[in-house]
Amino acid sequence: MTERSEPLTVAVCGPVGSGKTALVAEVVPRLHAAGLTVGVVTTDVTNSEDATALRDALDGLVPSDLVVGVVGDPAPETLHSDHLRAFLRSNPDLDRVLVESGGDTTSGTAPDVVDYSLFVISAAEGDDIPRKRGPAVVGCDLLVVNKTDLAEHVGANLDTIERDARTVRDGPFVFTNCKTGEGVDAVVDHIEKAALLASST
Ligand SMILES: Nc1nc2c(ncn2[C@@H]2O[C@H](COP(=O)(O)OP(=O)(O)OP(=O)(O)O)[C@@H](O)[C@H]2O)c(=O)[nH]1
Ligand SMILES: [Mg+2]
Repeated sequence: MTERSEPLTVAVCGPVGSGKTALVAEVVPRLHAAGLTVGVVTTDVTNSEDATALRDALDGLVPSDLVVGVVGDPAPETLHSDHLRAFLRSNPDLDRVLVESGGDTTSGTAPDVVDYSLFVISAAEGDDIPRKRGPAVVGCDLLVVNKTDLAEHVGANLDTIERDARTVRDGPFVFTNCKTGEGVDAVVDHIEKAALLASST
């Protein structure tokens, strides 16, 4: 396969606490193990705590200067595009760049600078999120339903989530448990499929 010359950029969006940082911490080692170089950009209005946590989690896999926390820009829709563009300009040889950004189900979809968008929701927040047809739930490239281990504790039915996700989406969805890594390989497979597609166009 001919690898394309610029990094594939992957947005990791979703509501507060759904598990975006935990997912990035699980995905990056898998990409690294596949021989790919990875950068990470986290974005937050008030702090760069996620970048700090990811620098620790990815120590030895990703050089600390390739985990960047952008603070201060407002709307998740813009996904701090200027900062991301600058990061890409400075690191054009990376294979993948993951960009974590918050955003509720009405926003957080990928802007033009992002090639592939994940939207992470938590099964611990109930089983009616897909049914409500939030634009990002419907329109993201890959819906990630995380915290499957907690569903039973809040009375959330994973079959209901699966049925509704199938109904409201044309695209794929994956169930994950970022505490055990269950389902994360499937997320990586989808990212790599997108990379393959991007490299052939
Ligand atoms: N039980 C369980 N806990 C999880 C899972 N994924 C993440 N968590 C925990 O949920 C909490 C929030 O996870 P984060 O990854 O920080 O969530 P986030 O979406 O990045 O949160 P913000 O960046 O603040 O919006 C942390 O305590 C994680 O350890 C999971 O699959 N199962
Ligand atoms: Mg986070």
